[in-house]
Amino acid sequence: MFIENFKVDSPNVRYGEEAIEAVYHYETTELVHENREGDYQWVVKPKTVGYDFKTDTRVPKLGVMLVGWGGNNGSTLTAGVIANKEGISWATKDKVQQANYFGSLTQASTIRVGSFNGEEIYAPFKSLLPMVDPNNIVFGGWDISDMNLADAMARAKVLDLVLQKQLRPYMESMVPLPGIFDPDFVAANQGARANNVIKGTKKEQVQQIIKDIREFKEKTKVDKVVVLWTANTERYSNVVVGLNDTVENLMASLEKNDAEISPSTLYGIACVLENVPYINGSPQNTFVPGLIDLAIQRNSLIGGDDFKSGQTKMKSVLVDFLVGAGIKPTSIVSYNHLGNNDGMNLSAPQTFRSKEISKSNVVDDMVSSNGILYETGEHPDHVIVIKYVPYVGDSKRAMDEYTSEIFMGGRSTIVLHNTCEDSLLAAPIILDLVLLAELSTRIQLKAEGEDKFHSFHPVSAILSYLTKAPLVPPGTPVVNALSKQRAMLENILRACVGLAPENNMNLENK
Ligand code: NAI
Ligand code: DG6
Repeated sequence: MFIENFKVDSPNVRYGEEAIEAVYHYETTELVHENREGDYQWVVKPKTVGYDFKTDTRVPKLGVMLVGWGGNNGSTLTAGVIANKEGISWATKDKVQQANYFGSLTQASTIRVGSFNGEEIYAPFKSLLPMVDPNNIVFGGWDISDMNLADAMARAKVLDLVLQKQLRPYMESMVPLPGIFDPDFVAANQGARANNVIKGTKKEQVQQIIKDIREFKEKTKVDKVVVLWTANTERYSNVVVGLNDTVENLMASLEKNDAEISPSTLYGIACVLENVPYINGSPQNTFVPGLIDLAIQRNSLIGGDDFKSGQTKMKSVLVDFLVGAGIKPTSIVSYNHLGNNDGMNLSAPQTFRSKEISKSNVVDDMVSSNGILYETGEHPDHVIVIKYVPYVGDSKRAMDEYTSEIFMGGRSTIVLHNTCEDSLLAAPIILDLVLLAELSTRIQLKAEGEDKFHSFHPVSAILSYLTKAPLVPPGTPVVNALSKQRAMLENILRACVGLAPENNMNLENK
């Protein structure tokens, strides 16, 4: 059964005028390694840590500034939100289609809240805590192409023409601000669309981005802004001692106009200095150590990297299932071909390499979780191929072959083929990233022994579900398995309203 919303009734939870306060008992374990002879060297001690959570329930008017606003993802997301807000429907060859938010975890998925008369009861994910309604987001942003969003939507060739016609009046007046462009970081084939660029030194470019954010805030009267990079994939920038390894060195390199600071890092510096959350939806190493440290110093949220939309999402489910079932994946080969501008940009070796890295590392945690199947340091062969095929446009083809060793030396090969518009997968993920980033800035917590509430670590690991290469606080584990990432996010939000983690034990029925 489905219910729209619910309220928690517990002595541990208080719904106030401006905040929900919850007392929470975190059940965890402490491991002790004992250097002794005998059966066991490891001792596991269950422990409970008390936490207080405080969530500000005043939902702000949110502005979202996209870097790469006029791209396929940017224009598709903007169009989709307008279509939802305006309640637009359109005739397709199959039916009259209503605008929806399918593919968004926050808007279109549910959580189990309990059972009632023997029936499982589910509520919308978004009913866990007060979140921004996507229909109320004000969009803006930058693009190195000055095309207005209506024309950009047509250029993207993602949405049905009948729908585009209805959306055009809303989008014609939306024109991206000039962006920071550096041809050295993207494929040479991108130069042709760069007619809307910020001039000046890198420091002046950062200052311009800060000015843009302030002016956008002022003009739209939004309370908060989140900035998200959905621009071209860049090549990796070199991480070099003295260049970008510390805050001081990064800022000194900015003063010196050092060529190796990428545009995506420059937007990041501007956002962190302005204390505006900044999320990277592409695979490159935007978050060089100096920028991560700057974000930590200024307690400004950063998140990334690379939207986990289709093939990789499936991989982080399938490999988790195989390894979790005691089956040993030994070879994973992933082909894609696509024909949009992203595909064209990825046809250069340096930008492809960024994508190859983020697509390749996604099974590491699952492989290292099973020392029965894999020796230390052993990995499946894992190959990523991406080809640019203009004819298929945004409709990406993804083909995967998983070969595994099964019982008694047997082999099992699974082959998948997915055809899907890439931007229709990415747009709802962008939405979730900005909504959850905004929500997480309203949550404060305090562990027992701490005297003051504080926010989550500025390197936002709770966004992991949405990214291929989750950025996590230095020294903390990366989790790629999709079900674990979802459970982490859901259970943290449940904790904020004093609910126990979803443990699927269903003891009441046993
Ligand atoms: P796109 O090429 O259509 O859009 C990128 C936009 O960014 C273009 O309009 C371009 O003019 C603009 N741009 C490039 N450099 C810029 C800069 N420095 N400042 C401002 N604007 C700039 O690409 P699409 O399909 O929208 O994808 C965007 C990014 O998202 C790519 O890096 C892609 O790899 C990444 N991504 C996409 C996924 C998907 O499913 N669509 C999934 C994972 C990542
Ligand atoms: C081809 O790989 C283009 C890429 O931008 C991907 O479409 C994107 O990274 C999505 O990848 P995945 O593996 O999450 O479907």
